[in-house]
Order: sequence, then structure tokens, then C-alpha cells
Amino acid sequence: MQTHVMPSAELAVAESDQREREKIFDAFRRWGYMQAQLDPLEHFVGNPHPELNLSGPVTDEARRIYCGTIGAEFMHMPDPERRDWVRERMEAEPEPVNRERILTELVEADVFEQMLQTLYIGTKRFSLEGDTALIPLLEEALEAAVEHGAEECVMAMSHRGRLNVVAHSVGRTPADIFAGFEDVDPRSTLGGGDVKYHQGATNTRQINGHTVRMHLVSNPSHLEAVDPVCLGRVRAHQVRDGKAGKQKTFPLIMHGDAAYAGQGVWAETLNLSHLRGYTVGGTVNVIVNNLLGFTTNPAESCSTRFASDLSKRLPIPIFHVNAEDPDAVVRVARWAVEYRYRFASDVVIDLIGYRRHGHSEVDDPTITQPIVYRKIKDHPPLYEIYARRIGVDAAPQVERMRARMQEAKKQAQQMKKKPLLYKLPSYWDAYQGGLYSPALEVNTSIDAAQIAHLGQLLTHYPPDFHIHPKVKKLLEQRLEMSTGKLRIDYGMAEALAFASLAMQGTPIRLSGQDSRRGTFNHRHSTLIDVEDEHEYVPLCHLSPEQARVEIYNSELSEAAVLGFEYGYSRDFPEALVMWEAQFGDFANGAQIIIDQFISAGEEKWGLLTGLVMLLPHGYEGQGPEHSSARIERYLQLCARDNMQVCQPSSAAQYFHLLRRQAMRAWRKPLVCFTPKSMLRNPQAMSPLASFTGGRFELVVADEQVPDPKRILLCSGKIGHELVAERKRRNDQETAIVFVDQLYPFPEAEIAELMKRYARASDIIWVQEEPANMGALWFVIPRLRRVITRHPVRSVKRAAAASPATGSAKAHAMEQKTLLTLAFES
Ligand SMILES: Cc1ncc(C[n+]2csc(CCOP(=O)(O)OP(=O)(O)O)c2C)c(N)n1
Repeated sequence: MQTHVMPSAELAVAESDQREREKIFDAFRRWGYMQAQLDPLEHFVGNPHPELNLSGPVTDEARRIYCGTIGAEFMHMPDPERRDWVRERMEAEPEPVNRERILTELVEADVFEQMLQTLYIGTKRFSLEGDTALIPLLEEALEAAVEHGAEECVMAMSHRGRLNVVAHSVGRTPADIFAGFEDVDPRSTLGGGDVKYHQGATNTRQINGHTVRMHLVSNPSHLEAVDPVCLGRVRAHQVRDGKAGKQKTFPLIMHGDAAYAGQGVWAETLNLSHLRGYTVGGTVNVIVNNLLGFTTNPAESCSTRFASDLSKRLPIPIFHVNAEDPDAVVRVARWAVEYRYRFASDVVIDLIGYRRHGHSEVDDPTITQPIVYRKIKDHPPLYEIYARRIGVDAAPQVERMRARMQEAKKQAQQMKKKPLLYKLPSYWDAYQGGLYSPALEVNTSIDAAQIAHLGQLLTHYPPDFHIHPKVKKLLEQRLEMSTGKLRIDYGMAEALAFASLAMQGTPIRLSGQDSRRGTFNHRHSTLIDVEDEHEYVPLCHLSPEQARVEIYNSELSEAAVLGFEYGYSRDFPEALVMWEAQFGDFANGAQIIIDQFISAGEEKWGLLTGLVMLLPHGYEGQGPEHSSARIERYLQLCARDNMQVCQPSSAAQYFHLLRRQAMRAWRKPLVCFTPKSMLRNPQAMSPLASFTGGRFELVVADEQVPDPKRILLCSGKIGHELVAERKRRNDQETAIVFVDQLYPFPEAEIAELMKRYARASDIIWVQEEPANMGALWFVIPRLRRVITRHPVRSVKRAAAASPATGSAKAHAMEQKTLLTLAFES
């Protein structure tokens, strides 16, 4: 065989050419996306990048690849394998695509919107027109996911194009959707329900011979708030599926461009991507980018050239693609899914199109964007452009689609009932929402032998484990608590609740900032070896048959983590799912999740959750921010038994409350105010007998003063201070009653108690919070309804704009005054 040996001079030239070529390609790999042809209307054109100011055949080749209708951002990724993966695809010959199918999907997507415009003129639908390439994008993504083993797809999105996605990606019939426009059966939703472009939808589809369950998550108007909820749901599905979970449940989230850039909850959610308690093996994100946010231009809503720039907080690829090149869109869709499955990573597709109408169809966009809307007016729909490009006459398909839509409208008009767009999985069959009934109650106590056994297990660690001396002591105390030698504190009560439930088959999931140890150094769920920091979680070593127990330190976020746990609880009704705030006040960082999902989800969507929010609460002189969990806010949200608001006054009460939450079939959110200083207050500790008998008492009567003249009603820590004050005063005439459940308000229990306390004539609600906060305004009218024979007075701090003083001494003075007033006023 003859070999050709290149002379060294020739070799040097070739090498230098190769280096030059690489240099040019490198510049385009890095910056080509900045000059790619991404905007169908050529309205959003960036400045030329100075490093691309090159010429010659190599430049032309690199420009063709990197400045076409796909702009890939990937050179910021530190892993060369991942960069190569993207580079190879960008630089290879484009893969063939199924153009007939793409055309059909575009016709369906565009004509769907056009017909809605004609049939329901003047109603909002948030048309997808201008970005209808989303529909073939989703079809390709689903197909690719199925090829990788997906059996379920959980999707989330906002208003834009939602109805189109429900029809064409989830696969509901147009008639189901039209029923929303016809607004059939309005009586069924009096005072409840939601608008059609927020409702969730499910379906079972056949994709390439595989059955795929589709879930589109219900969401509120609040943009991006659904993102963590979606991922929590995905995680739950994946956990249910075991080892192959990440393969079987495929997450896909669609975003608006302005919302993507602006909403902090998405930044928080992105950061969950690789955290062990929260990862879902990568999410495919699609920015349905119409280069507008209501009336706002990109330059006004985003400090960077692309709305997608936030994604660069993760080392993940971003594919910008021109929505008017459906072939490129479909290719990118497949890449994104393959990348997700190959690297268990998030991926972003930035689908850049335009918005044919105003923000909604009743809005006139020519007032704010006159120039671009002059272009849009004469711009044909995408299916027409595409049909021309591929040389097919789309007219017959268009006609068929129109006829189908007309027919669907007729069907919708004949419907007597609005069809439910979703079906809950069978794991919800055993649970119920609706109004409370005493028939739901269960026995939450456990026997002494079981407590002793759990005590052994909870305090056990391997013999070679190097335990921290403080933790060792705590475990020794817990062991004594479990045999009745010491009273049981909150930390042990909680551990017993978790352990006993796990042994009964109830999975436990708790997440929050520093929740593994516990902010107040009280939980110690995870033992850390002092020599090598390896971990041992006694709750995970109870028995081979026990249910899964997971306790995670979360990222420093409230909205995303609470949203995630809410989502998780939505697909794990049999689990006790808890989110813990570091201090209760911080929960207001997650206000949208509380207002829009937790408190209203059942009313709006008929969707239940048994999520528990643990909110440390109590005035301890730590300042305006570490005192109040803002009980008033939760009480204001309460109606129609939508949730439970409780403040357990003792360790045993906490134990029974947690078990009640898991064991009843009633799936309602539980807002639970938890202690700080009370964690170590002997008064709040409970004897073993309160665990082996009893239950969660809504109202805790005062056994010490059976026939009082004065009754102090209260909730939480202040009650223990009142008890101590009574002792100091040697007062025998005052009963202190803890209202441990504030909602549903225990009217019957209080009425019963008042019968027992027949002699009492002075009845006072006492709270630590200022007059404009706390439970005061909520309980007073309710107490007055029950206690009619005497006026109900109140003792509280003076109304204030801030929950608490910043001075520890001022706090002590105020607290003393409260106690004095409670006994002397
Ligand atoms: C948190 C939140 N703030 C404000 C709004 C009001 N709002 C509804 S749509 C919209 C513009 C959204 O723009 P974009 O994310 O680009 O999506 P598009 O409607 O253009 O598809 C605004 C400001 C909202 N729904 N949610």
C-alpha cells in the first residue's frame, strides 16, 4: 500500500489553514446567535458583533451554519462533551423532517385561532398566531420523548396559545374547548371555577404506538408561578415510578418572553435543577417569544439582548429559532429532548415569532407598536408561507379544518354540562375535599410499646458513627422520652409522628431552609459524622417495609420551594408533604403560591392538596421580622372549609395534628404555626399518655381551674406565658383556654366549654400581635356569636404598621403590659 507523506511546508500550510478555520468557526460558535436570522418580521435586529466582522469562504460557511434561522448559545458551557454535542448537530447536514405533517399541524393551529376569532368575536383567547410553530415543536418533542421512554408528559404554560395547546398537544376535542366559550352551565360555577385559559387538562394519547398520559397544569394569571408547581408534580410522578422515573415522566414548560426575563420565581425554579431533593432530570423550556409583553417592547422588559439570558445561570444550551422556519423549529425540538435525555439537563428553546393581534383579541396593538403592526397586517399566516415553501396546496386541509370547527361549535352548544377537561389519577380515589364532617375523624394515638420501639429506632446509629456530643445527648434524652422518663418535647413529638406514619406506609417529605437540622436546632433528622461528614438518617432505617422519608434543606427561596411542594402534594395524596419557612414571615415571599394555589385551588379547579405549611411564629423580642407569621393573612383566606389553620399548643397536639393530617381522607391544606422558644419550654412538653391516648383537640380546656370567673382565650405561646403569670399571681379564678384550631373555627367546642364554665363572666381574647394583626378580628365576631351572655373583650398590642418592635427591652415591657392587662383589665 502506498502512503502519501505531505512535505513539511505543505503540512505547515494545512495546519495553519486549519487553525485559521477553527478560529473563524470558533468566533461564530461563540457569537453567531447574535447575528442569526431569528425574527420573522426582521424587527428585532441586533448590532453586528465586532468579532464576526470577517469575510472569505470559511466565514461564509460558518455564517451559513451559525447565523441562519437557528442561533445556538452553547459556548458558555464548561463541559467540552456538551459543547461538542451541540456543535456536531449544528455543523451536520440538517436532518430530514416530515413536511406534510408539519403543514397539517400548522393548518390546524392557525385555522383553530382564525375560527375562534370568527365564531366568538370579541372574546379573549390569547391567540398563538405568529408563533403557531409551537404546535409542530411540541409534537416533535413529544415524539422524541416517547422514543426515550416517556410515558407521561407534564406541561405548564400561561395564557398565550393555551387553548391551541389543549386542543392539539393535550389532544382534547375542539368541542370541549368551545364549551368554555359557550359558557354552558354557569350555575355549576357560581362563586368558583376559573377562566378557560387557566384550566388544566389531561388526556391519554397514542404517539407512535405508545400510550402517553398528558397533563397540562392548571395555573393562575400570575405568570411563571406555575413553573415550580409543574416540577413538583413531575418529581412526584417520577418518585412514584421508581428508578426509571426520570425517563418516564417528561417535563416541558412554556414561558412568555417578558415573563421569562422578569419573574423572579422562574430564576428560583431554575436553581432547583440539580438540587437532590428537587431535580427532575432536566426540563425542556420553550419561550413562546412574540417580542412583546402586553404593550411593552423587549428593550423595556429585558436588560439583555435576549429574554432567555437568565437561563445562563445554569450551564445549559439555549436554541433561538425563527418561528417561521418550521423545519428548523422541529429539528431544534428534537435536539432539546435528546439533550435532556442524554445529559439529564435543562434546555431552552427560544421560539421567536410575533403576535398577530393585541395582547388579547380585544386590545388594539397599533396604538403602541404601529410600525410592526403595519407589517403584521399584511403578513400571511404561517401555514400559507410554509405551504408555498414546500409547494403544496393547503386549501383542502384548511376547508376541512374549518368544517370541523363549525361542527364542534354546534356540539358545544348542545352540551348541558361543561365538560371537565381533566381526570385525576386513581391514586386520588381514596381522598376527598369539600366540607368538613366529623365522620372523617380517625384515631391518631399509638401505643406505649410502639413509642418505646420507635424511640429505639430514632436514636440508633451505627456503632462506628462518630456522633456530635450535643446530638448524642439529645438522642439520649429522646430515648428517655420514649419510655416515659422525660416528658416529650416538640422535636421528639415530630419525629414520632413521622416515624409512626412511615411505619404505617405514609411517605414523608419535608423541605425548607435548613430543615434537616432545624433552624432552631431542634430537629436533627440527619446525623452528620464529625470525622468525615457522612450522613445517617434514622428515619430512613426504621424497617425494610417502611415508606419513604425525605427531609431536604432547600435552596434559599420561598416561592419556588413552596410551589414545588404544593405540586408534589398534588400527585402524592397519600404522603405527608410539608414545607417549612425559616421564620413564618418569610412565607410572604411565596404569597402567590398561597393565594393562587393553596387556598383557592379547590374552589377554582376542584384540585385538592394536603400540603402542610410549617410557620414558626411567636413574639420573642427578635424584631419586626422574626416574630409574626401573619396569622391574619391566612385567616382572611379561609372560607368554605378550604383549609385548616392551626397552632398546636403542646408537643402532643403537634403529634396528633400531623398524624390527623396524613390519616384522614380529607385532603386540605394545613397552615400550622410552629413554636420557637416553646420548643424548649417544659410547659409545652407532653406526657407519654397524651400520645397513647387522646387526639388533636381543637380547643384545649383548662383542667387546673374548673370553675373560673375569667376566661382568657388565646392561641400559641402567649397562652404558656399566661399560665406562668397566673402561677406567679397565685390566681385561682382565671382559666386559660388555647384555641389550637383557628379554622375551621371550633364554634361547637367553644360553646360546649362555655357550658362548663357557667360562672365565668369576663371573657377576653388575648394575643401578642397588634390590634390590626393576629387572629383578633377573625375570632371576635365568631366568639361573640357563640358567647352571647357576656361581652367578649380583647387584649392585644396597639395597632401598628410593623408587626413588632426592634428592641428586645421594649418587647419585654410590652409583653409585661399584655400579661398585666389580661389579668387586671
Ligand atoms: C405576575 C404577573 N404580572 C402581571 C401580569 C399581567 N400580564 C398578563 S400577560 C402580560 C404580558 C406577558 O408578556 P409575555 O410574558 O411576553 O407573554 P405574551 O403575552 O406576550 O405571550 C402581563 C404583564 C400577570 N399576568 N402576571
